[in-house]
Amino acid sequence: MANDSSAVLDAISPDSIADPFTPPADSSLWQKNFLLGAATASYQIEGAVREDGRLPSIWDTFSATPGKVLAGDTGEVACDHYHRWESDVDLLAGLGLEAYRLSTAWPRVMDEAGVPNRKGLDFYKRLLTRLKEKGITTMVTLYHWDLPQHLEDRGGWLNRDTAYRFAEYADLMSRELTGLVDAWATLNEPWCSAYLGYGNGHHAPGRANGRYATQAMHHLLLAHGLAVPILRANDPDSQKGIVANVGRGTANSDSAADQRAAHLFEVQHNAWILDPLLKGAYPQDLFELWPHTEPLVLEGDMETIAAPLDFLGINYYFRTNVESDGAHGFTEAPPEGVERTQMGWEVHPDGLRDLLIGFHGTYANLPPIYITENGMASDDKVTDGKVDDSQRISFLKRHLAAVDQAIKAGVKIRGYFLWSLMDNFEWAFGYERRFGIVHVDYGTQKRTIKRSAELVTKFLKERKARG
Ligand code: IFM
Repeated sequence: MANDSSAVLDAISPDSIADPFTPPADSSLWQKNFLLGAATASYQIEGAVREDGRLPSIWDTFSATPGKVLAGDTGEVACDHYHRWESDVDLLAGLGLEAYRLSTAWPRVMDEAGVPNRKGLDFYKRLLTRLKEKGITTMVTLYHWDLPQHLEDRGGWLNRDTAYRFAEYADLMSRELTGLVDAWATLNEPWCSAYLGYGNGHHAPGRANGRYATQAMHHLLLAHGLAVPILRANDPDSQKGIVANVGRGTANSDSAADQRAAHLFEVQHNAWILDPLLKGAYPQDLFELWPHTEPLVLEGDMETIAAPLDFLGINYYFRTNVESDGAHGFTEAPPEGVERTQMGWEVHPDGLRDLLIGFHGTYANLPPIYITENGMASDDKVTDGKVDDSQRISFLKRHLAAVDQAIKAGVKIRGYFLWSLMDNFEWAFGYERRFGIVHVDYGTQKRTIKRSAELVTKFLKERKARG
């Protein structure tokens, strides 16, 4: 590696580098119980897709389909984390990160008949045991989009049975990994699984029908609700939650039509998931936006879905400015001259603050929040062994300031996970978009610590020194 990760903490002295990152003295981030960590996901980093009995996932199939992923990239090798996990854990620990959010790959740990795959389970046991030995708090997401292909062949998330198969998978994992996981997240971003996977087909499995999206969402949320009591019974000392990506929608004008458009945008992105989880009902406005798409809901489903949560994970990246489409919906009205990332996403930290404060006001039973993902992609290059990702440093500082503002406004926020620990397979955008605080050279698998990571490390070191 360009930097000796185990020596990173020692090598970065508080005075050695000019610091555009460290939060102001009155920031809540200085409180030691505010966790600062990084996140990844199985398909995006592991590779080894055919090793040790792993079965194909929908992302193997989708990425092997011409035209679905930029440059024809696949997760076949990714960051080769399946083989490099030990040095990757050293890297994480060397950076002084306090928490790590990872996901387990369902097709790695069970076969079609539900028989456990010992080799796959052992991989996660070794990984989580090492993380515990290093004193790192662990959050495990059970489903970060890599559905076993054999389940998709039976209808995937359109088939209610997939929710029951997920409950079996949650049962296996929480029996096998009990004591190694501090927090379980059932699903990552059901909005993406349902809408991008079944609504517009931009993600695996690539199906495109509005009615499919709402039914897939219902089965995803049902899977979550079925899993929560199982996780509680098998691993009582851990926290249980779910991770939602949320979107800030702002109105292009003060007109009632544009205000309504912004409201509908947030219904479609946020209330579609949060209302069933926290109010036990789908928002009726959703079906005004998408007429005739009500999912089939069986008696008792909504109570199952609304199982009490210990935490809610929030992933936030950008805001969307919208206006009325002249009918019942909204259309994007992208502002000119605003800062954007390599994804083209607008940098808008206030959106995160406003959403957090809004959820706090809307949901009386809002559980404590972790920001489970926040970060940005940039076209980072290694020059003389260094990566100067100055836009990311500024992005992180501003978003952490937004989190601090929300905390000061009364929102209970317990921690923040950077997306991502390292550059990785960015789904339909393949390897072109780099979200990591560690650079990955995909030709050599060399990891290079970016300047953003150095500054996060420096802050954590200072915070630790203050005691
Ligand atoms: O890379 C993804 C991640 O898998 C889920 N949340 C958004 C990230 C950036 O697009």
